Amino acid sequence: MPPVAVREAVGVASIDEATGLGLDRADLVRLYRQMLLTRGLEERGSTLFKQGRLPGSFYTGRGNEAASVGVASAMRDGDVAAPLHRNMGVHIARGAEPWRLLCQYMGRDGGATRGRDSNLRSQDLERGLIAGVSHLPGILPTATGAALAFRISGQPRVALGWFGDGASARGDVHECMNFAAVRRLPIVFVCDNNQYAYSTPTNLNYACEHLADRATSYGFEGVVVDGTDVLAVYREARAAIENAREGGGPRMLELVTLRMDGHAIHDDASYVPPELLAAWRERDPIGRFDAWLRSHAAVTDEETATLADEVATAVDEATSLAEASPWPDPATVSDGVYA
Ligand SMILES: Cc1ncc(C[n+]2csc(CCOP(=O)(O)OP(=O)(O)O)c2C)c(N)n1
Repeated sequence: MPPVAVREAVGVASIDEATGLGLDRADLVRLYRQMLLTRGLEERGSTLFKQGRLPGSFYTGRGNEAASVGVASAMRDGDVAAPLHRNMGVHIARGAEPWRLLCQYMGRDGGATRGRDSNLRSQDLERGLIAGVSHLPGILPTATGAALAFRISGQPRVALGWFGDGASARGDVHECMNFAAVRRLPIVFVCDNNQYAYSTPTNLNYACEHLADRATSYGFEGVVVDGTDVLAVYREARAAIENAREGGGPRMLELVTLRMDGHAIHDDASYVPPELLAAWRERDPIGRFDAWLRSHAAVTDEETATLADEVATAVDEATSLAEASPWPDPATVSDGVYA
């Protein structure tokens, strides 16, 4: 396949265009609710950490809600995803139970790893979620392997693997992209370019204009998408996923956002210029979609207030359930552990 040019994806202009993407009004409201729930859970997690009720650390994907929810909503049952520490929205959009996600962060028995790991390293194969690992992007070869398995067994399934702008410089990313291109694997590479890798800005991270430029040099298409625009993300993710399912091989999505919190809760991100943060605050993904829904889908103040109440209740319930979940029994500490 000849390489094609990187193109900038622009927003979805009308409700008709959204309907053409297979999203009816209820679907649009669902996307909005999932973004609200993602943010609500992350805000609660940060508060619980500060109150000493959540051990370890806490990472948020603030600013990434549209990117995560938009991609995961374009997946179909049977597809698999290997999301990372900023992708709570992927778990939410795939139907993860909020209280279990909090349990995972809190080291409780109700979490996916039953207290053996933390963060979003939650395996949930029923929902097609492969647990991430700490060394980034060490899980990308696993997602690529899943795509190879789908290819060999002739199953019409697609794998998605995430990596950040920082992780994009690692060898695993290049090896996976090259292998997937050569074998035309059904995989979508999702790069969350949030402009900082811990404190390293993009100009110290890569020298090409777009990270998606790299896809063309491997022999497949790269698309740069505004990661704060949930419908543009959904449209490009859906196109990439269905292209892969139909045998068109891999595609890379570069979702451009700004990491709106520190690397994790201990980090005040004072190295990020305040004017940059202020500019991206104006492009808040939830605020943008709220405005779009009001002007294109006649969503009212009452509806958004009801949704906000529902989400607040869901977050409260998740917190209560997580705090009621027992600590793991120390006698089981080696159960399910490989070595
Ligand atoms: C192989 C490896 N090196 C270093 C780290 C330490 N580390 C954790 S997150 C991070 C920054 C990652 O930046 P990026 O890939 O852009 O993702 P982001 O955290 O910005 O979403 C680093 C250096 C790690 N987890 N794995």
